[in-house]
Amino acid sequence: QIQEPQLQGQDTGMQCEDDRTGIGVETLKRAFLDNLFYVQGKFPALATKHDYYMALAYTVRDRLLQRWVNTAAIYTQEGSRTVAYLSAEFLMGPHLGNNLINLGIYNQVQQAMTELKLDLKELLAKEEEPGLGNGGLGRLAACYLDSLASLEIPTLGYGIRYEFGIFDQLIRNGWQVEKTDKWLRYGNPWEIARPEWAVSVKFGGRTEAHKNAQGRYRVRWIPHKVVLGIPYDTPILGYKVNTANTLRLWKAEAPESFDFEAFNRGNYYGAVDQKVTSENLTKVLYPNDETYEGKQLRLEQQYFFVSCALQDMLRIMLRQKLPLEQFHEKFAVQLNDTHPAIAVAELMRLLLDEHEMDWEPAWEITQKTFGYTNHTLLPEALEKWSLKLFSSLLPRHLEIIYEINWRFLEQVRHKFGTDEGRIGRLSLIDENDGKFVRMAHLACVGSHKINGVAALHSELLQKTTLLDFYEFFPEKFTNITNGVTPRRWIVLSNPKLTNLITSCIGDNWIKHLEDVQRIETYAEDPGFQQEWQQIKRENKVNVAEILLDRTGVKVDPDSLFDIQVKRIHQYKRQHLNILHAITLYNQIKQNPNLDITPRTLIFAGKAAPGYYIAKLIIKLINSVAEVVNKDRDIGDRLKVVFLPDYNVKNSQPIYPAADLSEQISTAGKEASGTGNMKFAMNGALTIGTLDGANIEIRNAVGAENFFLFGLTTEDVGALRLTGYRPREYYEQNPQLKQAIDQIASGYFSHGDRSLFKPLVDLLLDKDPFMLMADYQPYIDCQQQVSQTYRDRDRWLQMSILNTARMGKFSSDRAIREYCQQIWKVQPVPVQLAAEKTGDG
Ligand code: B1H
Repeated sequence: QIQEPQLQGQDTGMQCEDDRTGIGVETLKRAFLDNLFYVQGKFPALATKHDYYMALAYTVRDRLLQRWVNTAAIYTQEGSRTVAYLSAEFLMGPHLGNNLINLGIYNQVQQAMTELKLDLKELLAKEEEPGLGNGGLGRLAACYLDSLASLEIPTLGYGIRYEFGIFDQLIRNGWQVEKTDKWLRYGNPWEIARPEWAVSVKFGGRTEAHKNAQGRYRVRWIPHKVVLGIPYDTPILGYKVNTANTLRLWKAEAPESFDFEAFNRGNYYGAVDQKVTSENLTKVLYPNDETYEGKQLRLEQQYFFVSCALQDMLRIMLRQKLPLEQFHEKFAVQLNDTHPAIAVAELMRLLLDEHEMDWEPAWEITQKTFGYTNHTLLPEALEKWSLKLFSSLLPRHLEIIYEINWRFLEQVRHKFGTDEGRIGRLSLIDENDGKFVRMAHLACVGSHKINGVAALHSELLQKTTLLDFYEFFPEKFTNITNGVTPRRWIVLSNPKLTNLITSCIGDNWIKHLEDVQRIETYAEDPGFQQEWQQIKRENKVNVAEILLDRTGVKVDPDSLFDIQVKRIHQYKRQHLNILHAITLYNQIKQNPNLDITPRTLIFAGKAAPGYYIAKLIIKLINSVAEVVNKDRDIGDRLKVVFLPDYNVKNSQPIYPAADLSEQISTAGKEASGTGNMKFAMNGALTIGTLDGANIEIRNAVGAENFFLFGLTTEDVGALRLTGYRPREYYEQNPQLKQAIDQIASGYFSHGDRSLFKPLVDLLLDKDPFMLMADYQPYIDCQQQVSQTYRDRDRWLQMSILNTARMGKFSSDRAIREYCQQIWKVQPVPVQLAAEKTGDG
């Protein structure tokens, strides 16, 4: 019998300043130098900045591990109900700074580094961020993990350990160039591999019937290939709690390094080939945000991580000696969009084929287990897999999906009679134009709750995309408006604002963002306003330095910082923003003495490598920037800058430096948006349409503190129906005509008239996102913005009220709603062993 190891420090009484857990400045310095020597193998004299970063990362990791191990022990002991968040993307951002905040040791560590003549900021900058996501959807998953841990909810995040995350973006001659993201190049101090919990995942082949020991027919799947899934765990520490949950990401490996038979036949390359093919599975993140590509490798990735996750949950149940009938009581599994929706069929397969359960109980467990979050209404993002591909890769799952569909459509007939139109619309199989498996339908049928991510989005889901499902089971539908974590997006990103708020109202707001309300009483206080303005200015100076460093463009920190940072998409309308830039430029050119509010327009964001128009929009922004920025008539009154390689790390200084946040999507297209929340929390005012969470933000901060313009979702629908003629707006509006004509004539492209022709033609002939209709209202609204900015006191008051009233948009609120409405989970507080025994 092996004895359980004693938790360190339990009976020594010395854990407080233990070199691996202590948080005093002296202890931190000692531990840091120790790690530099024993982990990095360096003396300070030879150490690089990166060595110092690694030494600090390990010093912090030691302090996490104690909490992580304790958390796991308590969850295991208590068999706690656990959230499993399944997501193809987790856009975590750098870990070090966030862990310092959540451990509550930022200041001590800063002091320790200073005493060692090092600059904490420089070390933080050395971290290569894990860019395992495209944009909002992946970043939402990361914010939710932070809130789940902070609220002490037992959670496992399950996803894919892509060897290459989202590409790095370079700008060459104004065009986007993609570079592979080698984030693992120098090692990853935040993860621990757990090869002992590897699982096998099958692909392809065929199925056959066989009789089991009880003489009953079961199905057996004889695969064509098997891939190993190796879990890599990263601790996710909550804010000032002992809870450290786990993000478990799976890497694909070949079951054996060699096919020995092939090797013995002298086919060395053939033998290595299998290994290479297997490992391709988790090589690279698909860089499409909201456009679906029917690629086999993508379906393989989805099935791979889902199967790994569900097998892992079954292993945990076995270890905790829980019967499989209690699967849905042990785990609440959330599907982050349809990317993991194959989980519905996979759980059925595991219960039916591998654990010999009958259909009815297995189906009941499955439906009670899953919840499904929809993140988009864009038709091009809805996943459907051709039957040909699906059956060749997942033959057993297709059989199960047919059975689910058959039983479901029987119920539909029972409720609505034989309405073949309705049945065709509800079917899990699309037979309109070729045959496809509809993943959103599988997710709806296999889940007990379906939610959208903002009030408008959930309403539109029920009225349009999922209308037939809503009519069939209305009780499944709900809304949970997105939120973002104030720890990363205020405390870490904007330390000066954090100190000011805390000096006025204490620090409770960091855990309960509704409390930030209390700064409202200072909204008109001249002293407070003065400090508020000073902080915004310092944050703008910081960004001005970054812009100068990365783009060579010098901007005036006293100008209005007007910022649009997000993925480049037609529906997000970066090109509408550029039409405004051109309009301002023309106004100044026509009237060189024009007294306008000086502005700096800042753009950043990546375009999917295959999205031609999005890449052309980047080129247009840079082309306009080139002309505007070097025009001496313009001077400091207008600057346009494109900041390359937008990612979590680069975004952190941006939100605190914004005066104006651009949230200008065509109404009805942006499901929620989350950047809109990060800006407003940091005191930016929003110019925006009635879309996604903008509507709720405007309701919260007050209509008088929000710059609204543009068509509503209803207007958009009505205009389409009556026949939208974009060219008429162009012909009837001289300012608009001038701007478009300049783009077309080569004014911004050294006379090249062909360069932007595809974009111009699209806008004048089709304009699918109605820029022409929204142009003048947008320009007028921007004029309002400029006017208001000149009234310093009014602007400051509006800015303060924005921050004060953003409490609702904390991801803590969102997660509380998920816990109550969907997951039915309770917090499980974690005490450190030392605290429990009372000698800490
Ligand atoms: C969102 C996606 C998305 N919605 C497919 N859908 C992807 C779809 O790789 N793919 O195949 C990747 C991403 N992402 C975003 O989710 C919405 O556009 C935002 O409005 C929303 O705020 C965010 C989080 O809910």
